[in-house]
Amino acid sequence: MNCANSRPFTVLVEGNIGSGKTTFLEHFRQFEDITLLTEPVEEWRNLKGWNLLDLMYSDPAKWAMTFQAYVSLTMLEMHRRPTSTPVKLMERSIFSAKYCFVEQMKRLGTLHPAQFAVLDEWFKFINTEIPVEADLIVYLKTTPSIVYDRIKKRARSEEQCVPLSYIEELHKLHEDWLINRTHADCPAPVLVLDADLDLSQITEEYKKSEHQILRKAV
Ligand code: TTP
Ligand code: MG
Repeated sequence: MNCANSRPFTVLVEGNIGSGKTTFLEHFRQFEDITLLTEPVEEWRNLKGWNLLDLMYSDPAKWAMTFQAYVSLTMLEMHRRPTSTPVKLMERSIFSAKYCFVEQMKRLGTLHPAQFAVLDEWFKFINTEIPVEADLIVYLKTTPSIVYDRIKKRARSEEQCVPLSYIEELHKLHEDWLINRTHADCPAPVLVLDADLDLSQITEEYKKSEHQILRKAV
């Protein structure tokens, strides 16, 4: 049961690959009474020893469906995970998995229309039958060429083959969802931050969101 009084103020942190979602969450580690749910990507890299992220990038036509099915499950688990703190910050959500990545894979033809239809039905079922609540979305807005350089620099081995065009299309899908609102469904108000700034300046930008995020914690 979800009791309105006990539900934490839930913040979804969104933005392109390499936009600094994990860094943003780490910024909030200094505060008490916040649950940080970071890096589902580590689960995707090791499911019973299998690296699903690597399989997906190595042979997308074969593995995209499996990968996105597992992403949806791990996201749902994070959305539903009970927390004892009044504030909960999550890296990504079931929504960006669907509106950005699954959409991208459908457009590229990596997901067969029949596979897309199955994921779509799962998403609709979850969205209507299972409470997935959010109070705020922090959108770490970036320029594709900047995050592309960051991805190259951080050198997560699975991502080395990702072309700039993939990042550009993902950027458009984030913009369509969070700024242009092309889907009827945006689960919470959106706070946009400039995430192009480099590490020396980004703390000041992150601080702009503290008031909105922490007000429920004090
Ligand atoms: P992100 O979820 O964007 O996480 P990140 O850690 O790269 O972001 P940040 O630097 O801002 O902290 O992506 C992780 C990897 O998973 C990336 O290679 C894209 C991939 N991915 C999918 O292919 N499908 C999905 O549905 C999601 C959510 C990610
Ligand atoms: Mg991350």
